[in-house]
Amino acid sequence: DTTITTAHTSRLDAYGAQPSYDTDAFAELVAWVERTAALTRPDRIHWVDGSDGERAALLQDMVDAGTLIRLNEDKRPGSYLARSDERDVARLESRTFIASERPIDAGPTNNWADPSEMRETLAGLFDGSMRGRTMFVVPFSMGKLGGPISQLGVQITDSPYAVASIAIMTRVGSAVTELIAGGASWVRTVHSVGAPLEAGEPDVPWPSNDEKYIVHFPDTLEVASFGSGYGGNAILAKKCFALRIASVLGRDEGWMAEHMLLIRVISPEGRALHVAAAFPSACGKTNLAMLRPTLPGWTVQTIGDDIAWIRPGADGRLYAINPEAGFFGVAPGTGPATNVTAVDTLRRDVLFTNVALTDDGDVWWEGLTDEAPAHLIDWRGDDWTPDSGRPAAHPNSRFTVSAAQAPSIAPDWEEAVPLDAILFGGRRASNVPLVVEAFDWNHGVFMGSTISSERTAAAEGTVGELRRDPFAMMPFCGYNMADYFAHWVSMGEVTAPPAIFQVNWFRKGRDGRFLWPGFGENARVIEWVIRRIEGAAPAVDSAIGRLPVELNLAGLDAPQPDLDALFAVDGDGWLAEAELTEEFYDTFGERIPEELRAQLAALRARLAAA
Ligand code: GTP
Ligand code: SPV
Ligand code: MN
Repeated sequence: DTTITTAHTSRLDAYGAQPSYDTDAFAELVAWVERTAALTRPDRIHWVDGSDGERAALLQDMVDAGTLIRLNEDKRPGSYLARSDERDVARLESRTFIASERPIDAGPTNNWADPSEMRETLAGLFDGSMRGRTMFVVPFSMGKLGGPISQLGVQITDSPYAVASIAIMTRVGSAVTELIAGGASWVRTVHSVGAPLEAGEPDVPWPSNDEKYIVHFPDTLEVASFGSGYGGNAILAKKCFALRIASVLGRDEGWMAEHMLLIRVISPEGRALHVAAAFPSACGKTNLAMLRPTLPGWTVQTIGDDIAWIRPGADGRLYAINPEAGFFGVAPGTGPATNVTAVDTLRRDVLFTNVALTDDGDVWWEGLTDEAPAHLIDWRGDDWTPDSGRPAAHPNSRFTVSAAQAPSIAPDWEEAVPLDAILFGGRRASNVPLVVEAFDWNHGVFMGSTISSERTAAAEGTVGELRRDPFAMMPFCGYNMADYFAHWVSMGEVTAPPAIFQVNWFRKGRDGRFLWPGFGENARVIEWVIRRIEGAAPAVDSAIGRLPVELNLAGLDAPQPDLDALFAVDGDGWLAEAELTEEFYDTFGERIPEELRAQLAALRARLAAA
């Protein structure tokens, strides 16, 4: 029996009636919702229709519940601040599982779980987990509604914060339900914060559970997430669906789901080229996606900042879309000098999480202004002054905002674009030059497979520690990464694959400072990339790839960057890297594609000859 009792009233009550369609496909959706409700036992069910009135009611309910603080309407109209539980501030890779039938399909880089055992564990956790709460049914589309590359899903969740976030990050509501009722395929995702309320028990602003699970069932295209309300753990359309599940769909159907930003670069001659770039979490995707070039005549338009879905087109090129509809961006470090486009994007209608609150009801984070305000309420809700000796905003504090709001957004950002270049990058204090071009596709795939990067605050772990993050997909590949490398090799069989480059904005000098000014000045690297594709810039072959003969530094403020240090190729350092790459490949055994073993051997031979 799935009768729902309405325990309390909310402003949402005027919305969210169950839609009705007379199709088997819709009956299947309703049956799944009812089964989930029978297990989790919410007080009420709300079907998200995506209307403005619904959104306003949802936000007001969260303000009443203490989950959101409404910001000063004159300074930051339509904007809110959420403070999470301090144990729930980032993705949890150690609690993320791939429950494939066979362990080998998860591979050595994922936590594998036996699907039937995991289903039993989850059934225990979800049993009654939504008691006292509202269960939301959120139909969403990744990619524009009905688009040729788009995919549909439904997230069931008991977190109104997740609902508000999904409504910004994807396209939600009745139009999606209608497509599902019409027979379109969709992915099932279930999320609970795992904090049932007994009758009369007061709620907390950020309910969560110490026990956390983020589980993917690639064989049945399902996701279940328990215990966390934060980011990639709770907005299941994002990392769980659009990367982990979608990467499996891509493997099976001949396309790719990648952790990449997507931009259009327009040269002074008015030519438009498209560049995708894979950098690990908190390594500069949003910043490059919103690049405001310091070079006169160049323009960058934003298409996406975190995820790209890529498919071969009939003309033998690779075409990409941004499947998302919003940005879930890192706040710290975002300021007028680094990313003025983001600052302009955030003027209104933003959901902030774990940033600091100013005395006049606005937000602040490290890097927003050079000088911190004299007094703030920090991300934990405590008084803060500049001499407090701790950050006011959490290092992984974030903004959630609609993509359409970015002044740099491409007018046709929801359409697929042909890729001219792919960049791979990471945070590397040493060894990796500012930019290096791959000799060909397979050499580029080899580069992608060898990416290491220093850990950031975007997930749990020690910040700064170097770790492998091939293709920036280590935490997001839903299957065996050796098979994923092979899939990349095979995608290069199109007639006109994009050129591949490795970049590194984060190389440091002996004094421990970044050698490259970064941000808007990265346009100088982009210029070289574009000129290479046009055949207009010379390069010199090195053991690790093609290096610029010249980089345009015109108009760069003093001090001039040390180009020798930025482009130095240390043979011993690279031989040591090759050693570590072999060890890494060996963790996959025989599954590493022979093309990549051959690339490793060729790199060693070039290093020995240099
Ligand atoms: P996720 O949303 O976690 O996937 O992160 P992201 O890859 O989009 O990273 P983002 O652009 O938000 O940048 C993360 C941090 O790196 C911010 O603090 C930025 O200020 C900093 N950053 C970005 N680009 C550069 C750069 O060119 N140079 C330097 N030094 N720092 C940068
Ligand atoms: C990342 O960590 O790569 C993010 C943030 O983009 S989250 O959505 O939490 O994964
Ligand atoms: Mn990301």
